[in-house]
Amino acid sequence: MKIAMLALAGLAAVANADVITQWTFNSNPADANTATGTLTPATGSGTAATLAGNTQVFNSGNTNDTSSPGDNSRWSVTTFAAQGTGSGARGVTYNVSTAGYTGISVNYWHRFSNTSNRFSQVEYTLDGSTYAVFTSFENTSGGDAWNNYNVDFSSVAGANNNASFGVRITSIFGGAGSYVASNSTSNYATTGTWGFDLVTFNGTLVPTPGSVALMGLGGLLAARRRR
Ligand SMILES: [Ca+2]
Ligand SMILES: [Ca+2]
Repeated sequence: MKIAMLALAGLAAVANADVITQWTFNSNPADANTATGTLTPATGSGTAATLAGNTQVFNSGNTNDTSSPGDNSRWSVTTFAAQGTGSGARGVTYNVSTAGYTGISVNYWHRFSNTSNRFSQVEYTLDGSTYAVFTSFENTSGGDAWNNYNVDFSSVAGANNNASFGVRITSIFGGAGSYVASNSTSNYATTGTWGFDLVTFNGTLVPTPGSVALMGLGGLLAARRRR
């Protein structure tokens, strides 16, 4: 009985969500300049890129990123499509292998400048090239505002254990068939910026048969030591 409980405790510990990959966009090594940063993840591996036509810079980051005081950057993406054109064609992609993980979710901070489009769409890919729409958001926090979004892909079986998994965040028309500025008193502009920080892919590491056997053995040994 005791041994079984110890083994279960080991399994429960493994069932907690783990960070697969996280981007902080902060320079590595730190250089005390928030206008410089990196698209190389701070944790894990993956690729971040803009869609065709967008341009990018680095600016000061979200205050929830405390990993690099004095050098906290965000990734700022601009040069969006002209009003009335190209809905869904501009934005960013994040590709992360979920090999070995289930229960995939993506959490990120998204900053909207005054003139940036308030409507974003989250899409995913299971093969690295074709994308399916998953959800969309309207930023109602105004301009120069950060929103935290958590997108739970646990209902998408194909997102699990997939070396070709990826997410795309695109700028889409609102209900009236046009982009709408984040600040209600501003006009949409192609020079508006979307900023990103602490882009984090989470998942649950699937124990391999070998590690389960080892945990069982560990529980057994712990139980024996306590006798
Ligand atoms: Ca820097
Ligand atoms: Ca940062």
